Amino acid sequence: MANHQPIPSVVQRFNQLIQIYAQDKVVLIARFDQAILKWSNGDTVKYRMNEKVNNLSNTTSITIFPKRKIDRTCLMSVNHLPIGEYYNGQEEIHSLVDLINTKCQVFRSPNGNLNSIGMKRKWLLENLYSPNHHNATFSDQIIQSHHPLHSQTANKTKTSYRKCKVIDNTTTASEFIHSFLLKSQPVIIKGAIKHWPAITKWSNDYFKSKIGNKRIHIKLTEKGEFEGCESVANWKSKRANFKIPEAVRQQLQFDDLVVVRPATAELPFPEFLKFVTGENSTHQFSAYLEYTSIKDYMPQLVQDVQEISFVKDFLQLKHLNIWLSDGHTLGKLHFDPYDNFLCQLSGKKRLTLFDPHDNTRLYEGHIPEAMLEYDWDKKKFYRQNLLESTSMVMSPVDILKPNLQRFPKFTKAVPYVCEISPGDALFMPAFWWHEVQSFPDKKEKRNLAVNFWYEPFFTREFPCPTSKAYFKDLI
Ligand SMILES: O=C(O)CCC(=O)C(=O)O
Repeated sequence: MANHQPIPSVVQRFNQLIQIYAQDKVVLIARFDQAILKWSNGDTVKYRMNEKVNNLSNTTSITIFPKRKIDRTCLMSVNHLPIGEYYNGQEEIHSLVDLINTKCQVFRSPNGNLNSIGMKRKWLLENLYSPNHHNATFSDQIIQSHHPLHSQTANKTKTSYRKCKVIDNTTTASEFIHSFLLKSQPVIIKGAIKHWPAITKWSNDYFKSKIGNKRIHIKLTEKGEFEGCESVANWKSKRANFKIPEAVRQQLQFDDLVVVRPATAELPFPEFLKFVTGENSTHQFSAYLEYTSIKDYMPQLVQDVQEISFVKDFLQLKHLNIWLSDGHTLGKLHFDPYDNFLCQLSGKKRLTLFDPHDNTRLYEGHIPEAMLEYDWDKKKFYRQNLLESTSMVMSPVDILKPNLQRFPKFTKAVPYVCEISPGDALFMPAFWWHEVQSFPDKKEKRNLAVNFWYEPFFTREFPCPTSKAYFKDLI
């Protein structure tokens, strides 16, 4: 904010505002008549004024430069100049403070203290869950000793791993919200969905009777690994027309890697089910009906599931997805910008989680993408097409065989292992990294889950390892 050639009352306002915003580094208060505007680091403020300048007098007006989003500048440099807006500088101090709070996304009262929103925000952000990084890092737990992620059965997880907390349905909504949601801490809710009709109704036969011959969109990979990274040298076509913004291209840390997207196929549901259960073994691929909207593709099934009561009236539901496979899939390490309830119906899932404090240790950033193709006649996968896009949510680190020379910071990352069985739900806050190993139900020969993706309570910019959590509405 800057004010022009001052008259006494504006000088007073000016001095008051300096005091009020003394602790907010994002708010710079300066006077136009005192030489050039400078940021607190001494750099000259470069700006331009809104061309639609109104007729406020220069001696009584103030100029506000609204806050620009700074988080994303670690990838996208903001190269346009801030635009100043004129306001009446003789307003009551309350009104000026409200205006500056809104324009600059700060939370002060006229006495210089944080206002009530600012206090709540500070308290919540200071109390976010954070593991103690001195204990149980990845190197302590995996590299130097046993490696449970390699085990092929769900029950062999060694006890020395950090595990997710477990609660049950006796927990109240208020306890859940205060102890987990507002702290951004994952937790397993044992037996959370055991009362769902889906638990008893959703057999393979029931699916066939309800879904019929409807064609569904599925994903295929060679050996059950979904969306890992590999060398771009494995791919045939080059990236001649890769038209991503220069700012992103310059900051691609790993342009020798690609995120491998699975091949896609459309099949009548019963055909897909035969691949899941092994009734059709003429192809060696792994077929996955993953993050598919139940409402859009199988609306007749929606009534068999229910939102978790803890958050039903608190969070806004964005997506309800089904996940159905043969139970031998591995979803590689990534995060999603949603608060997630992953609800297990058959088979088990073992998730390795890392919290967002590990973003730099997991090398968050843009990674170019490529997509497998499957030739149904030759029964072969092809690595042909590099895509002209980047993934922003995948880690380049393969946590099962990490290249520590290339990714040395990974040794300090702290994994949590969480296992869910039929009837359980895992609350995974937005931006927690997760790698998901599925295991089949022996009888039904499948793994079945649904998940609810909610508008996140805490959000952040990505990919940007240094971006901090904030609240969407309050910023
Ligand atoms: O179950 C899986 O394979 C992946 C689940 C997942 O990534 C999610 O729920 O966000």
